[in-house]
Amino acid sequence: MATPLEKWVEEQARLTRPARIHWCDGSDEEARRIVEIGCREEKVNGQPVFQELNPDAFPYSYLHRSHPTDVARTEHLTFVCHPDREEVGPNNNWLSPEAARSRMRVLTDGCMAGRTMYVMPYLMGHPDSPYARACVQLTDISYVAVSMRIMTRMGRPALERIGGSDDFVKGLHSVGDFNPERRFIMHFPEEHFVWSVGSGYGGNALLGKKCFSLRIASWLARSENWLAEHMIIIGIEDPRGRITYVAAALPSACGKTNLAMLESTLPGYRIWTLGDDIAWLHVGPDGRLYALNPEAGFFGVAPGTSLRTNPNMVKTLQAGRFYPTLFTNTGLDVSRNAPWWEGLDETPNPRLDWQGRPWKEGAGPAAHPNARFTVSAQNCPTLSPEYDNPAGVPISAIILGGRRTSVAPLVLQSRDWLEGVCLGSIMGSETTAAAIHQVGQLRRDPMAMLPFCGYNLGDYLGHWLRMGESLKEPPAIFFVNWFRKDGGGDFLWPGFRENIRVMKWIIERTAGGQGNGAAETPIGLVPERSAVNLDGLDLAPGAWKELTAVDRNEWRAEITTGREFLAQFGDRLPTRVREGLDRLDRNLG
Ligand code: SAT
Ligand code: MN
Repeated sequence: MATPLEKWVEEQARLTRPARIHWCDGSDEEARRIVEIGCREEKVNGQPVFQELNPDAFPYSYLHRSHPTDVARTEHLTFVCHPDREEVGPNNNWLSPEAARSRMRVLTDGCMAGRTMYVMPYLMGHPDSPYARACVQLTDISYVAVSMRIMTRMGRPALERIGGSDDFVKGLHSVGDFNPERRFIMHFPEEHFVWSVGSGYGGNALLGKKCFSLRIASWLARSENWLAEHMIIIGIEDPRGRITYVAAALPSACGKTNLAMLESTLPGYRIWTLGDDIAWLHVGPDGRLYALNPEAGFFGVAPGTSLRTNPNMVKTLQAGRFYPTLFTNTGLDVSRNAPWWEGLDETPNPRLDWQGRPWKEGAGPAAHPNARFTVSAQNCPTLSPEYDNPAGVPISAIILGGRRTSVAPLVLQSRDWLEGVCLGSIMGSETTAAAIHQVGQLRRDPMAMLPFCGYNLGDYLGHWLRMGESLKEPPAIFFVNWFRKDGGGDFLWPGFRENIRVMKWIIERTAGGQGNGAAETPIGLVPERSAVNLDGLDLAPGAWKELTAVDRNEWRAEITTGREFLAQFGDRLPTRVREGLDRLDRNLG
């Protein structure tokens, strides 16, 4: 008797008609065989899927050049398909499940002809964790098959968890013909199913990542009383050896990976990495909030990564422990056969751009601004020993943030959970190259979840408020902004490794240091100068004042535009958020 899993795979194969079906075991050996196929047989846009890089510079590493139109998430082609449009909310593109199905059936009919269908059973979360979920993704390209091995726990434990049941998250993926006109990422939350065609790019194609662990998981989390968030998880060790765990949400390409692996410039402080993109947060038996990272690897932005900005990421990329590491759409330093990107801080050598064309000075960036690496967490020298803890780690602070050239202070602490949720609901960030849209536009991105919350964002804010009530003592909520600039357009704060100074203040605030070190503003607390260690920093005169300034007029305007953004959620916006914003507005005078 066929199991529900076998039946489902058969059904998908009848639709997509692959030449062969390969059931993945997630082994090292298998990954090597699939990479070999990507190097020798498969092509994207006329070029091999993988090209081996110099193992002396980057062991086990391969360069992948994507189809030129397939370089970032495509939010306008991403849909949530549910019978009730209101449930999905204006924050998502909507289609009825029937309409989506018929559109996708046409696009996937025979789409795997002549190709291999990879069947990938995987877990999001540790096999011993009660919070882990079993999933199966199908794909027809080596790049995605190998990426999923890096990013998830693939193989036997997932099959064991599924057994003869129908209880697994389903993902059908095909790169189709890479035509953006025939590219869609469809989510069916009621069926725990994601159907994606036409793109091989991370968030569009690695369906365990944003599609399941955020969009579908947010539906599960709402009904099961937990949170699926776009957050890093780190432990901050102080000189006494005490570790405080925090979770931080920042939009894509705003420095999450750098913060997750930060190498401290303050003696005695150290960061332990648990996750760089996604956190699942549950109420523990003691009433505290516990976080775990469902992923097994990092899919990070390459440009700007260097020994100066993120030495631990460079070490991770060069560790050569887990096979393989992938570089996507970086440039290539031909003389060393090594990946190259802007900000690598190495002398430019003759190189090719991200499409493999000769690159010339002044011809624009060699690496695509959203060039990425895909690397196992096992390679990370700062990986926390708690990373595999099936229960997760207790969270003392939640950090929310964005990329703001003005208005938002370096760091601000909300006075309570409600105020934090209210400010989080209108938080803004300037857009980046991580999604296809105009870069540098300010957009409201509540909790950095605008592109990832799978249901009505008004309801989502209500869920946050309920979560606060489920916790014995909700974590303190902070806001950070590393990107404020002065009148001349220069960054006021050095950022990167120096951000440890802000993190130190944050953990001191959570450890009973409530009485001192902070000054009241109408919207929350900012650090006093004396409370932050600025030794050895070369801040411009007046910079600290500007960094911590909360301008009443700017913030009144901020709340006004925030309210305008929230108006689209109508009655779904919790009254308490509406009233909380009114109160903040009144505080501003
Ligand atoms: O492409 S991903 O969604 O995985 C990365 C990101 O944009 O956060
Ligand atoms: Mn992300």
